[in-house]
Amino acid sequence: MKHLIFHAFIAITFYSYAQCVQSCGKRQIKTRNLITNSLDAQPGDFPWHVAILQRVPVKQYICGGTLVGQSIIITSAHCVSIPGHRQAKPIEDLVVQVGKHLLNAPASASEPEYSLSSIIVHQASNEEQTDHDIALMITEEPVRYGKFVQPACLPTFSLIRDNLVGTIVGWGFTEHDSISNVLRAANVPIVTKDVCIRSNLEAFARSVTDEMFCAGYRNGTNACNGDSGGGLFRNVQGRWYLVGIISFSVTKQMNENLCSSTDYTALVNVAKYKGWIKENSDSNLDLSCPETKSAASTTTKKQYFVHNNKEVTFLEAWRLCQNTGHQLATITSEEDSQLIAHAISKSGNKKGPWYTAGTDLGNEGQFVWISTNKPVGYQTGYLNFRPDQPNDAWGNEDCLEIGRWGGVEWNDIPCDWKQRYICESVI
Ligand SMILES: [Ca+2]
Ligand SMILES: [Ca+2]
Repeated sequence: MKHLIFHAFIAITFYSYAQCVQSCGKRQIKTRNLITNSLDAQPGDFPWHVAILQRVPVKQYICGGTLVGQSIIITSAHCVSIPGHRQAKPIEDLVVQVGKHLLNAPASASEPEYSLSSIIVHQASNEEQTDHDIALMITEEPVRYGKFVQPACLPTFSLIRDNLVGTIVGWGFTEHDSISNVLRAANVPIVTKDVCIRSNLEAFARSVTDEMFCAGYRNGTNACNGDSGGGLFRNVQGRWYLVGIISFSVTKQMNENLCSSTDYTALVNVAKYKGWIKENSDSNLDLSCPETKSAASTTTKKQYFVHNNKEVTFLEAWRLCQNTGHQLATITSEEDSQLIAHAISKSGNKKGPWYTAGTDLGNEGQFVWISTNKPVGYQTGYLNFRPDQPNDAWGNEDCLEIGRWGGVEWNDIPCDWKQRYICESVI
């Protein structure tokens, strides 16, 4: 009996891994890039965005949400709990519509409606509901994927850096403080917690926690709070990741979607809740690409070798690793970062910098791992640049190192600098 159970487990892991590589965070319809600040989305641009509707007293749109697995939708706790309580609304009070582009269009075969089997509100979300403003909705039946219905990827690591641009999606950002019929998207800069708090101490000092960040503009143009519950997404190496959940803006008015032009919008940092999400959706298999992928990839074993005795150029490091039957180090997951940090801590020299295999030689800004000929972030989306890097200082920083300022964040430097290096073996 034990034997059987073991095999069943392997089969499930493999199955969800295979599903995931193909399915999360990918648009099925090729569309133009969104380049302006705010505009109507096209059908299929954000196939993971869902509409949450209340059934009583009248059927009405209340919030956005994001599909991250076949039965799993992530949204804000305040969207799906009884006002003033941390308790979920009764499941029969809410439905979700997926594949939706025009909000006022009734549910149809291509924009189906699903009932819920449960609503899980974060147990520590507080009464004002700005803390841990996250909830999961589990649909009664699995959602059918198609051109207009796809799950977004969940990040297993932080994709938040000041000044990086994310995309928020919703029906809530018209200039006229009303709900738009057409799904809209806006590109907004990400603002880390500290910058956000400094921007408005009174509003944010108490309410923006370590599990949150902000986004938006403060220049009076085009800054809207969007739909509560909807996501902020980043496209990393061709996959869209749910980075944040729109929580509140300074002019917090429930069930209204007022544009706030002088303050940032606060969002829940989804990466901080990966454990909670996993714990609470365990029975729903194909949850998250990176999660399942890293679980599956633990079957291949990576080992790092820190070389401190010789200082060499990038290309010399590349050849020296090969000479020992290894390859210059690649870093493709949070687990890798932890592993390499461990290898460094056990090596004779705890201070870097060391070369890794990343380079954008010949194709500025497009980093690949020279050892595997894969783009950095390939499949997993994992990037670990220092916030202000890569900066291609003086126009010739084309090779990646780690450890210059301690830690294992990445930085680009000229490839002819002589320094230590780290090799890896992959079994
Ligand atoms: Ca460069
Ligand atoms: Ca640099």
